[in-house]
Amino acid sequence: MVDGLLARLGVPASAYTNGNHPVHTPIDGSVIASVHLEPAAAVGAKIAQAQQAFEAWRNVPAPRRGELIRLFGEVLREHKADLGEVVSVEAGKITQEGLGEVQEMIDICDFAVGLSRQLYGLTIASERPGHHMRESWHPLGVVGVISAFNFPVAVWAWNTTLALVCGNAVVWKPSEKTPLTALACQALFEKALARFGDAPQHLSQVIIGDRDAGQALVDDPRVPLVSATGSTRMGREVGPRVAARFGRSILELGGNNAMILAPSADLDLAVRAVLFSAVGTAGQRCTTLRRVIVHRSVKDEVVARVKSAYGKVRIGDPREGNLVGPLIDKASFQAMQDALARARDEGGQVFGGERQLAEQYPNAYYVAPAIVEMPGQTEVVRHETFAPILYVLAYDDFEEALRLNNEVPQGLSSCIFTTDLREAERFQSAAGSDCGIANVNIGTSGAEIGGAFGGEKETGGGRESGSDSWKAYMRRQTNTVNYSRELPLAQGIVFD
Ligand code: UN1
Repeated sequence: MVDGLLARLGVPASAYTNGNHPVHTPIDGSVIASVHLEPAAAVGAKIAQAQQAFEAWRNVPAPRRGELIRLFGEVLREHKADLGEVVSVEAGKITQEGLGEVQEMIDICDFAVGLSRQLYGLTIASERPGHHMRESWHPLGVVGVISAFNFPVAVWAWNTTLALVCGNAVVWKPSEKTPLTALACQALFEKALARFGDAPQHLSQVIIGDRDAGQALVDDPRVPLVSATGSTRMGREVGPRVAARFGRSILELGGNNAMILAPSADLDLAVRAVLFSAVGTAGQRCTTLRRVIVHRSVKDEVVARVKSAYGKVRIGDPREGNLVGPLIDKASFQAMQDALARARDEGGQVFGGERQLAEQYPNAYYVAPAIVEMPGQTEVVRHETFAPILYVLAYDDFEEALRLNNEVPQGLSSCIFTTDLREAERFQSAAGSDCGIANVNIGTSGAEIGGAFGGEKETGGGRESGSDSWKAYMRRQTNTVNYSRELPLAQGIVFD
């Protein structure tokens, strides 16, 4: 299913045949390749190589480093269709979303190229005569990237393009569920390196390994920054381990994203936004819409319209023009069914959620997206289930809606549909949504790369991608220069 694609992308067949780790496609559950898992013991050697690469790369002027990323963006443009298809085959995304993910890589390349000429520091007024103060931004060293199956290529690119432009080297541990997309990215990056000519070897490497390999990366003191995307459970392990050795981390963990749907909302817009945000990627985005907090006066109409839209959604092979592809695996299907059972126990009324196409695909897990009307924000609603389940909660007054939005442990994305300016502004104010992303009249998912991406509370607090997220990949140095013939002390201290 992927051999021809991988060959065109430049991945040698030896990398995905005769290995010890089978790779399944969620499309029909079949084994499409087998990769070689590297032992945790191999990680140290890769980090040492990356360290050497960093020591050379940090001396290359940043705009020249940007040239490598410009070339990488060029290579990605040439291979967009093939890489997008590997994403579809390996992660089960529909064609449009597979391509969209590669587009996100291209966009962050463009962003990073511009950034390579804008790694600005401040000039600061010194309190001492004949003194000059400024801050410089320097690269950190080896950046470890741990990524999840659901954005198998874009999240790596967000991290790697910024890290490299900033002068770092990268070691990447992708999800065990999506090693082929990682091998493809590595091969494409190597094409860019060849065009660039004289970059140091081992500037960006991939580790195809299991949990132990990830842990070796997390624990290595030569890795000053670990950027990890995944579940809150994973973050609870990674965060403290990195902190224990005084490393830094960027954590992108679970979300439990809500839409407040106010009585003044444009319902056509809102229903379309619900559909894309809740059903897109089969509910497997960290920004997926998981809760609709809808005003009681429009609740029945909204639920009826969403149900009717859900009924028309085409489910099936993601490469064949359907809107919903498969869940990643059986465990994910089981977790969804468990959550629905729990929701029923907690008083929910479930619509949809059943397995689909089981006869045609006995080893793959397609589901009808589920809508669950809940009597309140019970335990199951507060928990992130990585599947297309949309909980519906009714509200009467706006303050209650805001409280419900914020009363979950996660804090990634949120939105409000309203035409009432006061509500919109209140939602985005300091006393409004407590999430890293708060949108008005746009769904919770599908964020652009230009903004900083990430969230609060159990989402981990990290920021990636746009705005000034690059600063997380650098160390700030404060520089004071005395160009006078005196030695005045700060704070007016006399020490003669
Ligand atoms: C993720 O699900 O890990 O906002 C990232 C979005 C995407 C990124 C999602 N741009 O849906």
